[in-house]
Amino acid sequence: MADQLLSTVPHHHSLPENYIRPESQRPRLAEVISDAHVPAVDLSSPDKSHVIAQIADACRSYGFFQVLNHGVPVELMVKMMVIALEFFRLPPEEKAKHYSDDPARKMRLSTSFNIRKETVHNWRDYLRLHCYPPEDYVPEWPSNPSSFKEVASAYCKEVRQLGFRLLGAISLSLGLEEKYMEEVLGEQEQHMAINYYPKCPQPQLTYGLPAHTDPNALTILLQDPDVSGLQVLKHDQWIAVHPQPHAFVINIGDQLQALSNGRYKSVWHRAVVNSEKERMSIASFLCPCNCATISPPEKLISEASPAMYRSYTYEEYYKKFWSRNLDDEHCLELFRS
Ligand SMILES: O=C(O)CCC(=O)C(=O)O
Repeated sequence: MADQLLSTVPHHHSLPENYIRPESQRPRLAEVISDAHVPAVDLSSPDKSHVIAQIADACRSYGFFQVLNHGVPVELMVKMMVIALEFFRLPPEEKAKHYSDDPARKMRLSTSFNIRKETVHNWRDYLRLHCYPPEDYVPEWPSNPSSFKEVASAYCKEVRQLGFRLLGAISLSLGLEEKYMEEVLGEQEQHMAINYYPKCPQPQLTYGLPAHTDPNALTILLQDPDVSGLQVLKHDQWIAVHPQPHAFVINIGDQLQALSNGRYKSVWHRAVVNSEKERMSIASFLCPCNCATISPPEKLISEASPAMYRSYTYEEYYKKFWSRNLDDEHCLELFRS
């Protein structure tokens, strides 16, 4: 029910019981590394081979990197954040029109992660949209704020182009043809999650989103420029990925880990909340076509490096992913050859 949305309540004075994680699952915020150097790649650099080498290095060691001078107009990024926040500030009755807790819906405003299934909730509301092809989905998107459809569809188009450019760079960085990933992944779907994390009275007891990997191919995340919250796991330690002005955070999804035969990592990441400021993030997911067959490229298989995963379709993977809990073991483990 729409009254479960956190964003309809102006101030939360205490954390409800059903958001409190058991002691052993809490975020232990004091142990997070706050000053690590998360790789940042300037895509406008004229030294293309250096850019490819930086991407290779980041995908191998972190599975995450930030991109700067990426070609998506800064003004559009700002507008997207503004309309996203305006959406969450709409009156409850307006938001209730879009509310659903059915994960199969192609456009829905919801809360936590999967409210029907989970026992402990997460301190997040989100608007989830299917975005491609736009003519199939944009007509159903919210028309309040009035510029929502126009801004969000322009944003999705630019982000998609950036995604394809990165898939090209990632293919080259693995020694494959530039179009390799794009061709294997087929006519890709594109989904967007607009995440709203309100101020939380007891952030040490809960999550915005608990640790998970992304089941898709590539994720392009626009972070709130003023508030940190994203953390990635490296060598068993959580590292804060602080927002950098005008940057996107890129992360390798499970399918690129499989298609790189395990050379690149789809790493665990999570969003934590805080008591001082609300936070927004906008995740764009490039998702393989359901019929795409995912199997490691011949070129990346050798005696020393045999195929790590069996061949499967994305449809099979996606079903498996959603039949489990978000923070279960890495779903790719179930597809080992
Ligand atoms: O809010 C964030 O920084 C992370 C969001 C995320 O991981 C997701 O939407 O899957």
